[in-house]
Amino acid sequence: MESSQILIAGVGGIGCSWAKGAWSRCDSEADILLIDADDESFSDIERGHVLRLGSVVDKLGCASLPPLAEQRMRSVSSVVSKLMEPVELVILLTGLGGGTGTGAAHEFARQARLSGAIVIAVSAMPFEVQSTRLKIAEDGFDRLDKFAHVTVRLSLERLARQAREKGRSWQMGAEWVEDLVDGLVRTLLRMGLINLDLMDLRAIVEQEGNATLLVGMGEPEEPEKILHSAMMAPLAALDVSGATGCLIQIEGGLGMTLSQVDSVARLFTEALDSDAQVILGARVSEDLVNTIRVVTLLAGIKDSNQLQ
Ligand SMILES: Nc1nc2c(ncn2[C@@H]2O[C@H](COP(=O)(O)OP(=O)(O)OP(=O)(O)O)[C@@H](O)[C@H]2O)c(=O)[nH]1
Ligand SMILES: [Mg+2]
Repeated sequence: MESSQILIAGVGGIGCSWAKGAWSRCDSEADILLIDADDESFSDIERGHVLRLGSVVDKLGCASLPPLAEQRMRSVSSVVSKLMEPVELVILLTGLGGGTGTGAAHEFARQARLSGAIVIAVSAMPFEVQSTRLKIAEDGFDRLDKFAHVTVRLSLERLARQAREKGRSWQMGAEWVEDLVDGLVRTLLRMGLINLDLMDLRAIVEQEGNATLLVGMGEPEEPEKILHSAMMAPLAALDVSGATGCLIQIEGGLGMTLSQVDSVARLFTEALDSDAQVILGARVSEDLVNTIRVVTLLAGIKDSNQLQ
């Protein structure tokens, strides 16, 4: 795959800020598109694509009005279809519950899919105390889920709790999103390198049922801890046992051995369906010292496995 074939797209305020963070880690491997009604989101970016959904009248976003954002997103569909020409995969990042992300993300996913791209969406759900926003977000999630091949549900609640435990502000959760996007981009580029067909990825994301992404890190000698850290992700809880498709990327430092790769892969795929389709990738990264990072995309998870 070439860099112009993978697009990291941020929709709305949080989505754009996460997209910029993630892209800064892999800007030669992917392209970026920022979509927002609020010009603030574009202030600190020098390259990349920008889609402005605002108007002169209301400079500040879509004021919690998803239908307005949706309508504006629809009006730029010809620009989107041009931009999508080289794109094979979209990694869409958004925060639901406000106006722009909730209204525009699913419409953008629809347009991207129409142009033939695979769409993997990561969407943050609002804090539970924000009940009105939560309701808006749930509707937005259902719509987004209809068009995206994979829709990962990220909980701001969990993100905030974990950040607090580390003594950081909740926005620091972006680091988790960055790891995830960076890992995914590298996995897919690698798929291109070893000439695995993109159809393999399609076969996995198009499996019936839910899908999710996990990212875990730890020392090579302790694969159980790596799995545990992946399971602690700020995702809405989902029981992944019985998943029927899995793409797993294992990245480690110069000293990583094949048997370490094997034991991590074995552990991560143990709970899957016995006939599950598994695509495994492994690579060495000089910046990882005595650390293994695992990024997993699991699909074909049954609906009844939603724990919350
Ligand atoms: N508590 C808290 N929640 C936030 C904050 N920023 C964003 N959120 C949550 O994230 C969701 C999406 O926020 P944004 O990405 O800023 O919204 P947007 O898509 O730009 O929507 P509009 O600005 O209304 O057009 C909101 O519903 C909030 O639940 C924040 O600073 N504090
Ligand atoms: Mg906004």
